Amino acid sequence: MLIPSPKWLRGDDIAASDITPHAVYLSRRRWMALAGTAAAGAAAQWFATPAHAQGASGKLPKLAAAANNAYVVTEKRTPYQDVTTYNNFYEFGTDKSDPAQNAGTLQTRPWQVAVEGLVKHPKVYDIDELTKLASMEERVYRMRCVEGWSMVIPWIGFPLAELIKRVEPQPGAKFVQFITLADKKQMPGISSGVLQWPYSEGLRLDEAMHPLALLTFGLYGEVLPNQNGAPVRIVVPWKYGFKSAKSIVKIRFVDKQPPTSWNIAAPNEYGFYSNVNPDVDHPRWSQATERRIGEDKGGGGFSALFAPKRKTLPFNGYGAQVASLYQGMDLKKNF
Ligand SMILES: Nc1nc2c(c(=O)[nH]1)N[C@H]1C(S)=C(S)[C@@H](COP(=O)(O)O)O[C@H]1N2
Ligand SMILES: [Mo]
Repeated sequence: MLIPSPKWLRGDDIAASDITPHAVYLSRRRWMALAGTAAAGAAAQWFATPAHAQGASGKLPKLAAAANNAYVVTEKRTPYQDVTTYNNFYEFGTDKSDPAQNAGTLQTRPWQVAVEGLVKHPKVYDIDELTKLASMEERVYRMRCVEGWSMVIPWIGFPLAELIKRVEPQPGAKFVQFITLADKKQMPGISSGVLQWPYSEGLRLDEAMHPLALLTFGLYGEVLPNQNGAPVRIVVPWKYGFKSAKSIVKIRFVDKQPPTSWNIAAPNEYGFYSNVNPDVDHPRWSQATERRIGEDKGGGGFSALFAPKRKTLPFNGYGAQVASLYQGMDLKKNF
């Protein structure tokens, strides 16, 4: 994100995202089901269907969720193939194709999330308990990366507010900090020092309580692929993607604005608020437009270069819901 890598600009990752064999996505169970029912015809049909049209991998556990139609963007969904092969997860490398290639080493069980700091009921949640805390919803959100590309993704999770209500913030709690896993043994990118680890992000308490802020466990009907932040991440759709911390291990309630990895790396480029704002340019590029990944015939890196530009919306299109959180604030100063 600091400097688009020359490789990314050349589009070298086209190969990586487009030639993944379809068979890799075919789970044994799915294969057996196909073989048992419509047999060879259906199986052949399935193989002939491009992976991005299949909607999900079929190889990850399913995650049941009821669609919450109040939070469904009707724009075309970004193909699963792009959502899961064009990623930013610097713990696994800085190229867009690195997380999909390297995140297989991430161990998502056992996994705990410590909820701590200024709360009445601090607690270390086991991931399987956390998953059952509230009912799962499917919500289709826009995701806008500060680099100038965007996606439309059907996430599965429940409002972060559900967790916050249960642990009861103390009156002094003003901010929530998200700290993610940093394990050299599982994450080859940690030794690079490109960011300060562990990855840290934060929200003001009222932002964290907003019904749009989603504690996220899955996408496209299945649990999160490792490269998308398994087993649990945050999704804050009105802010640039880097606010949506992946593979969270700590949620800490604090009285002061917490340090955030991108702000530490480049304070003049990445502020604490990071609301999607077409009127505030990044110091090195405009934020007025974006390219929607998957809107051309290619995948991943190819789309990023050749997808048509569309206008970026204030708050990523969620202004009606969230603008009131920032009343009276100068969003050019608080970028
Ligand atoms: N732990 C961690 N979380 C992270 C990042 C990261 O490098 N490490 N990258 C962020 C950025 S810049 C973006 S755009 C989104 C990308 O999420 P996606 O790959 O699921 O689309 O994850 C965010 N969360
Ligand atoms: Mo990003």
